[in-house]
Amino acid sequence: MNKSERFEAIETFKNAYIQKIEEVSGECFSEASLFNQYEALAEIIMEKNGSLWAKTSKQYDEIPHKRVYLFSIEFLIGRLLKAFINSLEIEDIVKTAISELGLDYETILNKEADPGLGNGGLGRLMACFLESSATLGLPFHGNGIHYQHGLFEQKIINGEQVEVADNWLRHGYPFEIRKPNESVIVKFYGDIHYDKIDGVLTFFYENYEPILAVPYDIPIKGYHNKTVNSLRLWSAEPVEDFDLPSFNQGQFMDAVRHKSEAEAITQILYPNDNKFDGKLLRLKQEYFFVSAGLQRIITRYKRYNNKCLDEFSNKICIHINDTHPALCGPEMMRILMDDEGLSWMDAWRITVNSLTFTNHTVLPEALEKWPVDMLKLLLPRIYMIIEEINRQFLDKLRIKYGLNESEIAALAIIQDEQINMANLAVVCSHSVNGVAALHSKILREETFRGYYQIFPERFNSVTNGVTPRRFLINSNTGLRDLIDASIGTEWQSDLFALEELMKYAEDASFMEKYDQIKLTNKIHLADYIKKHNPVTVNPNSIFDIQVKRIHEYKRQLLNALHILDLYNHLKENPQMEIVPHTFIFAGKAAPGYYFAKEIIRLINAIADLVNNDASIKDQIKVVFLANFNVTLGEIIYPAANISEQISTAGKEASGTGNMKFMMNGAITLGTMDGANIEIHEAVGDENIVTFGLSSDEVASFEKSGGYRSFEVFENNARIQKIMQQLIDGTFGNFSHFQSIYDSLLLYNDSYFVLKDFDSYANAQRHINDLYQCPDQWFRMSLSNVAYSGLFSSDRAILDYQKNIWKTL
Ligand code: GL9
Repeated sequence: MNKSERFEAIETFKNAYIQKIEEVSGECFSEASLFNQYEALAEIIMEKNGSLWAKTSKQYDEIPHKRVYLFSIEFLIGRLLKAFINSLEIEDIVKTAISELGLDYETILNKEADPGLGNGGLGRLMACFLESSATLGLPFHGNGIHYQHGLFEQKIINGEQVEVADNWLRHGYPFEIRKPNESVIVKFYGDIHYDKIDGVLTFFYENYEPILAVPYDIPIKGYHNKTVNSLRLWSAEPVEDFDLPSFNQGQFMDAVRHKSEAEAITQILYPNDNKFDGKLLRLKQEYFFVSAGLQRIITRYKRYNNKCLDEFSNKICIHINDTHPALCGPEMMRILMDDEGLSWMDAWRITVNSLTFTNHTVLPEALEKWPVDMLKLLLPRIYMIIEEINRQFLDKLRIKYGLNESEIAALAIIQDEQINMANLAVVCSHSVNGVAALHSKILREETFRGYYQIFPERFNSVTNGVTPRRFLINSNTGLRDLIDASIGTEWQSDLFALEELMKYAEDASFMEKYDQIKLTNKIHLADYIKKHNPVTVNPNSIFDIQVKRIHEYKRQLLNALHILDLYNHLKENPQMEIVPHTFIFAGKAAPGYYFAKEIIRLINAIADLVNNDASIKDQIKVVFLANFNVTLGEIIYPAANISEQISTAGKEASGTGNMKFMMNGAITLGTMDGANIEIHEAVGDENIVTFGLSSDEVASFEKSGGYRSFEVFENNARIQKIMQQLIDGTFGNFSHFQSIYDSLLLYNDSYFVLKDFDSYANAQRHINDLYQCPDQWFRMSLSNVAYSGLFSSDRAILDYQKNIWKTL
């Protein structure tokens, strides 16, 4: 675009924007509120998306390509406005126009709600996959739930987590389109009758409760291209708003009760991380979006394929993201047999050939197991089908594979009057994969060992990835511009091209610019901290950051106890000097997870102690930032020097925060767990700091009933001191941390916090030394950016295409 074209474009945008502001507000431009400014900008952008969206659908219909539908109970998409503007390549125009109108671009963008439709990594991964698919121009779409309330907002009051409901739709959401015409009915409860009609067993489903599923579509825009895909989220509504007979009989409350009961299904996201919560409402949610999504997909498919379903599995792939959508198997069987009249055999072939499944955790407490009675009552027809799938599968194990009864019992879908959803998903899919190399190995050798023996060809592995557009290009613009200026822009769509950056590893002027960008990002975060917490942090200190859900296995406790130990060191050695450190934490605890909430309280207690102790001369500061979400992550990742990835080895399936930090040049301080292992391999031993037990060591301790934490305690005076401090009144107002003390000593420290303590403290000291050699630190940091290509979700999508969805 030349100068006069640019001028022209800015003027045109200004006029359109002024007009739109007046249209949405009914006020003069100068009188309109900040929210009106946001609404108007969102609307202009949605108009641009809309026409590309329509064109994309048309193209997909004209040139058939296998479609993939990602079924997930969570999609953590983050804010969209900035991402849309950048992907449309109009940021410069929009920003300049807005500033020339005397308005503030960033402030306007900040009016957008951050839809919290996910808990963490699993939901965010799906959002990254959708973004990459659109950027690669592929017809892959999302299917999930339109939660009225997303994940709670976290406040910290007196050091404790307090949950506030997240009413993200309060002011409306400009990026969704309600499509009432595409609504479907989802049926719950009721009775099944069957009869032989013309010799064919036919099922009749009666007295069920119908719920209306209404789709809301959100555009997923590809970066710098014209592709717009869809994220379809289903909302539950009553089939009729009002029960007229009840009303006429004077039962006014009854007349509206069924409305709120229907709407309850999509009212709230369950706030659990890696934990199964067997509530009936959750089961309703799972079936609701599975049934609605599949019904629509099959209807649409028939419309474009002369009503014939033979080729369905060659043209459609339904991806089951963790076990929450595992009812896809039996629901697809139901639709194909009961609605479409296919035989069991044909329906089964199409079902298995269409479904693929990703497992996201090996923690036993996350395993979904639904009581048979609950399923029978809520979904009687689905239960019958599961029983039959199970029966046929066990027969096959007996006859075809010759397994004995105990081997068979381990692989059954129905076990102890419960439906094992992971087993159901494996049996109904033709591919099963883990999300990092170690995790996939554990699936093959432990979790799904028996299945791997009979179906080795079903097992795959795809290491997770994250989108560099959201987590580098749009959020670390300083680094983006430096990279563009140094190696061109090709890396934005091929992250492997970042390797070229290594030619600057010895370049002093590049290093100076690079370091300045990190400092600017740290100042930005320091400003945010100052606004939200009663502490001022030094941007020249090491920013050592752990942000993720609070969970015992993620071991925020190890980090916190080490800070306490470091503090003790400084107190005991007043002459000692360390590189100033700012330890930053953020993350939500599940509301019912008492121990995780105690960890938050402990971190804040340590922060209170350390930050207010003048005698340690600001050498350490501790910050817990409230309400971690995608938007806050975008400020945090670019500002990090150290990325804490310290889970007990074998427990973190992959982790994706590790990749976001790496891309922004943070050095991983981590255990050999999840994708940390692949990060280690990609950057080389000299550009990462690892510590702790290996997953094999952890597993072997676990097999022999754990290690003896008391022995570690007895032989380590420093550990004795910090343990004592948990219960001796050190934290004054925050009182005691007896449950933490007990879990580490009395209950044998299931997550090996004390066992790994020394190794972690040594790793921390090593990092401290490295940071004091600026040239070396720069090389380490740059290597992390340069070798992050493997961790782009573009690569992950290509792997899925090649090995799992077979769409290449
Ligand atoms: C998770 C794993 O714990 C992570 O290690 C993994 O990176 C992601 C994505 O594959 O999936 N599984 C899981 O249940 N959660 C994960 O983050 N939890 C949440 O999403 C809250």
